[in-house]
Amino acid sequence: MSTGPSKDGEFRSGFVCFVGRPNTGKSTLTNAMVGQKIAITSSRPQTTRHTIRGIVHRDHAQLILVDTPGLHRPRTLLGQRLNDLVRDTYSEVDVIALCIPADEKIGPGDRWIVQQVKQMAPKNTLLGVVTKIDKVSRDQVAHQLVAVSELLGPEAEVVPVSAVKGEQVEVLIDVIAAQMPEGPAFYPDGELTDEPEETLMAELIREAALEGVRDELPHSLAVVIEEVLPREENEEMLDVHALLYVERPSQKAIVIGKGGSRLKEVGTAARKQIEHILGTRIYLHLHVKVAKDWQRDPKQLGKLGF
Ligand SMILES: Nc1nc2c(ncn2[C@@H]2O[C@H](COP(=O)(O)OP(=O)(O)OP(=O)(O)O)[C@@H](O)[C@H]2O)c(=O)[nH]1
Ligand SMILES: [Mg+2]
Repeated sequence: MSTGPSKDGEFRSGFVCFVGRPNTGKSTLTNAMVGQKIAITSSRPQTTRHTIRGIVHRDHAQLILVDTPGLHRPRTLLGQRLNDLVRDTYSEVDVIALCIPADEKIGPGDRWIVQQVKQMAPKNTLLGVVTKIDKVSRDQVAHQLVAVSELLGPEAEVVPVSAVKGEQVEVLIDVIAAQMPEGPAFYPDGELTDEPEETLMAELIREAALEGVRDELPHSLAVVIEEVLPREENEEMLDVHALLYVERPSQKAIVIGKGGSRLKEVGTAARKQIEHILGTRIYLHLHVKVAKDWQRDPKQLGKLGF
C-alpha cells in the first residue's frame, strides 16, 4: 500500500483525456503536468494531430494524460478523422477534462463539444479546466469559472490553471487523482510517454517548421521520418532523414526559404530539441516534398499515418 495524501491511503490510477477547441492549451498543459515536453505546441490552431499519452507519477497516484487534437467542425477529411479519433478516446478514459481558455468567451464551439461528450460518454466524470489564467485579471478568472461551471452543470468541478507559469498545476493533478479509481500503476516509474522516438522526432521537426509560417501552411505540413541510422565512423551519432510534406509548390518554396535559409533554421532548432530528448547527437537531413492536397486525399492520408 502506498503512503500518499489520498484520504483512504489507497493508490489511484487511471486515464484522463484533455479535450477542447483548437489552441486552448491542452498540449502545453500536458507537458506542464508531465514535467517534460512530450507534445508539441504552437500558436496556430490544430497543432496536435494524434492522441499523445503523457504519464504523471506521484506517491499516491499515476495519471495517464491523453492529449487530443482540438475539436472543431471539420472542413477536410483530415479534420473529420481527427474528430473521430477524439471521440474514440472517450470510451477509454475515466475523466474527460474540457479545456477553456480564461481569455476567450465560451462559444458555440465549446457548447458543441460538451454536447458531444455528454452524448458519447454519459458515464464519464467531466471536469472543467480554465487555462491560461496568467493572461487575465483575477476577476476575469472568477467570471470564467462561473461560466464554465454553468456550461458543464453543477456536478462538475472546475479548476483554473496556467501551464506557462506553472500555477495550479499540482492542484489540478490532485483533483484528477482524487477522481481516479483505486488501482496499480500502468507504467513503470520514470516513463513519461509512450510516444515512439520517431514520432517525437517528426513532431519536433513539425513544430520547428510551424514557427513563423502563416495562413493555411501549418495545416498543409506533415513530417515523416524516413530513416534513422547510426553513423559508420561514430556509432554514438545518428543520421536522421526526414521528409516534410506540403500541398503545393508555392508552400515548398516558403518552407525552404531563400537559398535554403529557412529550412536550415528549422533543422537547427529541431536538432537541438531532438538531441535534448534523446540524449544523443544527431545529424538531421531534411527534404521537402509536395503531396498535392494530402489533407483531402484518403490514399495520401493513409500514407501519412492518418
Ligand atoms: N499565456 C499562456 N499561454 C498559453 C498557456 N497555455 C498555452 N498557451 C499558449 O496557447 C497556444 C496554444 O497552446 P497549445 O498547447 O498548442 O494548444 P492546444 O489546445 O494543444 O492546441 P491544438 O493541438 O491545436 O488543439 C500556444 O501559443 C501556447 O503557448 C498558458 O497557460 N498561458
Ligand atoms: Mg495540442
